Amino acid sequence: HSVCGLVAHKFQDGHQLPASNCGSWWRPGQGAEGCLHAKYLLYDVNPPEGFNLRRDVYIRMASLVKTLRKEGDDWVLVLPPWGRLYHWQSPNLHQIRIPWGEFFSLTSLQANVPVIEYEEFIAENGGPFIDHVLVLQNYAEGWTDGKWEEKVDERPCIEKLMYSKDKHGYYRGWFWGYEETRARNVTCLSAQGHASVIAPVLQKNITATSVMLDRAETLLHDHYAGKDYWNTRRSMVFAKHLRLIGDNFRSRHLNSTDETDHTPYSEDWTRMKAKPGSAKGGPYLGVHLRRKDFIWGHREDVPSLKGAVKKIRSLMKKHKLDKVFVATDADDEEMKELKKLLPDMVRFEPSTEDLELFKDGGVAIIDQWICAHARFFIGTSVSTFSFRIHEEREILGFDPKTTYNRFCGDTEKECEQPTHWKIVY
Ligand SMILES: Nc1nc2c(ncn2[C@@H]2O[C@H](COP(=O)(O)OP(=O)(O)O)[C@@H](O)[C@H]2O)c(=O)[nH]1
Ligand SMILES: *[C@@H]1O[C@H](CO)[C@@H](O)[C@H](O)[C@H]1NC(C)=O
Ligand SMILES: *[C@@H]1O[C@H](CO)[C@@H](O)[C@H](O)[C@H]1NC(C)=O
Ligand SMILES: *[C@@H]1O[C@H](CO)[C@@H](O)[C@H](O)[C@H]1NC(C)=O
Ligand SMILES: [Mg+2]
Repeated sequence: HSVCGLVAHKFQDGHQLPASNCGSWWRPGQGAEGCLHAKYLLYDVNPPEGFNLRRDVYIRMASLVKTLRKEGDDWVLVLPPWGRLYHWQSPNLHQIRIPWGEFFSLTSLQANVPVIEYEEFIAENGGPFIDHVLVLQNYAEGWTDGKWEEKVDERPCIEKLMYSKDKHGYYRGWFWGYEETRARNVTCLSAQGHASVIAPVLQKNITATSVMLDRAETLLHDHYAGKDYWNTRRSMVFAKHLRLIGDNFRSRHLNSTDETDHTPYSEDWTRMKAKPGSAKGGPYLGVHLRRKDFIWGHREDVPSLKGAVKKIRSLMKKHKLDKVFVATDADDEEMKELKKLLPDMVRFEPSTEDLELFKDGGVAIIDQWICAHARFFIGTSVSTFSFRIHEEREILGFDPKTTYNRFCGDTEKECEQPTHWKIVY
């Protein structure tokens, strides 16, 4: 644990947590071991949501913390441990209570907004107690007069509460698999609007030191694809060990290196500013083929495997690429069919030991990293997994024509292609 006070934290906004002199963060009575943040913002997301939408919700929460800090209080964002995700189905793997540091570079995140891991929060806070959980929800009556307005109100809970009182009067709930975590109070809040609409409530109505927003996806982006959005997105640098595995795979199986591909990467995201079009990418087609729940509903914007392979072959020919890297969540049966249709495809298939080490989340990141370095990329309609690859390629400096492409359904008529979101530096 790095309880603040033992380790100096320096944040990009100039604010620094000193190593020994705790200044205003230190509260008497909390022990001499360290200084403390004044206010902790915790959050969680609707359980069925996957990894890549959760990454999007992080951006909204980081923006909220930036707003809260403008008023002067030393708010810090507590990173919700990863786990129990529906798509993480590898057997015999214990995939809960995974800290963010296993997937992302914490120092990179911290250069954008102050963040700490949940276990650091427990240490700083002196125990697994959260003062107040606000369960976010919409308004029971919907939008009145069909008119959109931003608002927040304390309201009775609409859905059955996912928290229950124990015999000591504390609230128990999922809390990322930390069974000993308890909340002192749980109330519901109807909210409609951008993440920062609830800033005044957190600043004025709630006096608690630690506040958790559950169902945080209820709040919208403060300014989608604006400068703050991109700063936060750029700070979400993948953990170095995962990038190294991806780079190794690129060089061994795809003849792809940063030098030959013109994709130099800086460990410090604040120094990354690649010129659009400067990246060339490795000599392979990158494919993200989303299956499972995307085909069960027989959506018309998702192709059959045959249709996808036909498109892959035509793209390889058009761009004179003789290799194709495929990232997919296809089940065993579909995988067999795909291998028959596209025997020469390259895939990242981790050994049992590697899977144990990286877990399903790490393997997905490696897939994304390899797709992000392809000369040409094609993804799946409205998949946030594909969207995160678009952003990564934008950061690396690819020509948008090589990035914002998606498969069309076999019988889809108007196959609208993904939107190009340009980085604001
Ligand atoms: N390794 C790997 N996992 C994938 C791939 N596509 C989907 N998945 C898994 O399925 C999940 C999809 O959920 P999500 O991240 O919400 O993206 P979305 O549902 O496509 O918008 C991912 O987080 C991965 O766990 C893939 O190409 N490679
Ligand atoms: C916050 O406090 C103000 C002023 O006391 C009150 O009008 C408002 O309804 C409160 N909002 C919430 C969400 O509790
Ligand atoms: C819980 O929070 C609500 C809303 O802020 C407040 O009215 C109530 O008094 C709190 N309950 C306890 C036990 O602190
Ligand atoms: C790998 O790429 C380099 C140029 O980037 C090329 O000269 C070389 O022939 C390629 N090797 C193979 C095996 O394709
Ligand atoms: Mg999803």
